[in-house]
Amino acid sequence: PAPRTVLLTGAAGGLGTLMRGLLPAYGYELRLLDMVPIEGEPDAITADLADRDALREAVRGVDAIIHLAGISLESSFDKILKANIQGTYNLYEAAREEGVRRVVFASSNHAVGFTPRPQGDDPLIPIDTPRRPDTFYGLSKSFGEDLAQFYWDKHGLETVSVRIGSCFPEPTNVRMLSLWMSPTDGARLFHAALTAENVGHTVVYGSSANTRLWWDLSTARALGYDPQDDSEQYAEKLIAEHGDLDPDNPDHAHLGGHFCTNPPIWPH
Ligand code: NAI
Ligand code: 15L
Repeated sequence: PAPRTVLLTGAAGGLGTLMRGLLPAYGYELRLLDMVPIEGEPDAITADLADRDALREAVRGVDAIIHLAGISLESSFDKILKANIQGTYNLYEAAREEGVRRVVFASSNHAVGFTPRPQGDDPLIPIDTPRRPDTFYGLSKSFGEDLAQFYWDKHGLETVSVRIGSCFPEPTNVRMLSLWMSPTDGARLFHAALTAENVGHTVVYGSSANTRLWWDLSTARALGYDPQDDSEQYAEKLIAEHGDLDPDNPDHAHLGGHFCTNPPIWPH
């Protein structure tokens, strides 16, 4: 049966807020969790991923988990270790102990961020390209993918790891023309990841069907994902504002963009 009750971690964040708005239309009952309270959501669970007892209670009885909570940009190794590495482990342990069958893990393009971006006629980046994290942040996503594989092989807990490109209401720079995932396509992809059968541990790239795509969406499509959006409608305006990607600019050389050179730092 398709999962109905889904724990959404990181529900106060940007992507969590978008998904809180979009996923109920697919029939999900969402249980929300974040370390900060969520305005207008008195039933949301306020808990840190460090709190194992709270996680165990939060996952009890859910059919699946969408795991978005964590530090979403570069930070110190110690902070990343606590929130993203230890925190994701804590969540998987709680899921295993409570018999949750599936996790959808918000991985990131930054797990493979040092992969050169395709130029000209270069082929799309395949899903089995070697991981090349571009930050401690990307390294934590690489760990999360390995953790997911381990929990599948060892404990039969399924995961779809979604290497999200850039999921925001609109693309805001030229790199995002290649990586953008519209929020409505994001909801389509999470729905596919929750409902496809026998996923084991499946890794997919998460973006819309962009004209300037850099990566291969075939493993996402194999789950039933059928993206409907294309960033191309924003191309003229963004290129006029920022100029096109420059082959001589190191910020434009890799999939991870400026995370490879001068990463933005998480504020808290
Ligand atoms: P965000 O920073 O807006 O939201 C993350 C949420 O996690 C925040 O509400 C924060 O309070 C919560 N959080 C952080 N540490 C926590 C902890 N220890 N315990 C409980 N909650 C904690 O990030 P955004 O953009 O919403 O991203 C969500 C997830 O998707 C993140 O894991 C991020 O790495 C991943 N992702 C997002 C992309 C995007 O384009 N938005 C791209 C690639 C990956
Ligand atoms: C990410 O992994 C970040 O969480 C998000 O804030 C964006 O920076 C995105 O990657 C990106 O590469 O655009």
